[in-house]
Amino acid sequence: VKSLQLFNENGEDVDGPWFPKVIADLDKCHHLVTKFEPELDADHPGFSDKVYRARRKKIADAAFEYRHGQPLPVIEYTEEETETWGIVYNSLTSLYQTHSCKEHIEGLKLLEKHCGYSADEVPQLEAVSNFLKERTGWQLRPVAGLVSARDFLASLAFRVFQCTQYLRHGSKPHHSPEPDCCHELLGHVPMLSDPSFAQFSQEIGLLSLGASDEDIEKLATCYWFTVEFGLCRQDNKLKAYGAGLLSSYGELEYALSGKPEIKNFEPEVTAVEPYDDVNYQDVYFVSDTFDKAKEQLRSYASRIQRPFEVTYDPYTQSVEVLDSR
Ligand code: NLE
Ligand code: FE2
Repeated sequence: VKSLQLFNENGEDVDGPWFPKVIADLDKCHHLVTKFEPELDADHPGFSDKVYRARRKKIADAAFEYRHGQPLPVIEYTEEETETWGIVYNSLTSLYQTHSCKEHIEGLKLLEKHCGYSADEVPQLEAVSNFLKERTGWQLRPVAGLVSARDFLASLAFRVFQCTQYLRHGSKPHHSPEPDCCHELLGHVPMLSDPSFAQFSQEIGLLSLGASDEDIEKLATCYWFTVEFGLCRQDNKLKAYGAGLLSSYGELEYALSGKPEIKNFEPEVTAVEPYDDVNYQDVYFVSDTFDKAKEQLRSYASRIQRPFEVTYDPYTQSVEVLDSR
């Protein structure tokens, strides 16, 4: 195995898609998918709300200007935003005991204890990021909206989670088609404070680096039906571990109501299942246990073909690329 020069000095790909090599390269990994923006989508609840749109733009600009190593932007949330957060927080926490997996419940408990999570205040990313760093070595960086699958997955390789900082529109607290800070802070962050899930998430990121567009699409679909909308069994009951469910009161309740179709998670099949990114899902995938879901996705991702191997060096926060041809 020898070191491989995949890119020229300007970082241009000479042999397959570019990917970040050092953590600061994530400054180039924030391409957005502008699907549900209040500016563009007439169905967005903030479409005709000028104040909301201006607020979103301000928070988005801070994220665009952010560079690796800077302190995370501090957002002074308005009274209205704090109220929306409180509604989301209280409604969701009333469901978690019966609806969410143990790892999530445990993570949220830690965040309430060590990070000041409560219904009264939107947590600041900086404090949450510092908590995660100590707990599992993860850190957060701000992002302006929904990131492309390739960029999002790539950041996971460095134990970096790209987080939005704006709030969903107050008129629709119980479901949002796009990520917002309720989704990140209540759905993803508690899971990332679980050491085993933290490890697993980074592995998926590493396996995505330099993959073909087609493989990224399949991996992102599997990610969607597991990390975002996955169900598992614990103590013989169906529980949610997907962050998209754990941040939506409406969909969390719906997913476990017995109404939607539930299929066994089989990565090959799930990878090509069409999904709904606007409304509730038509189908959810369940694994026998949470550990099994991780194992299935991990082994699926490891079958992605690449002419090289990637290892992560935590001391330099960089990846080493080795030719395996
Ligand atoms: N539907 C989720 C929520 O309401 O929080 C967001 C999903 C983002 C992929
Ligand atoms: Fe998400």
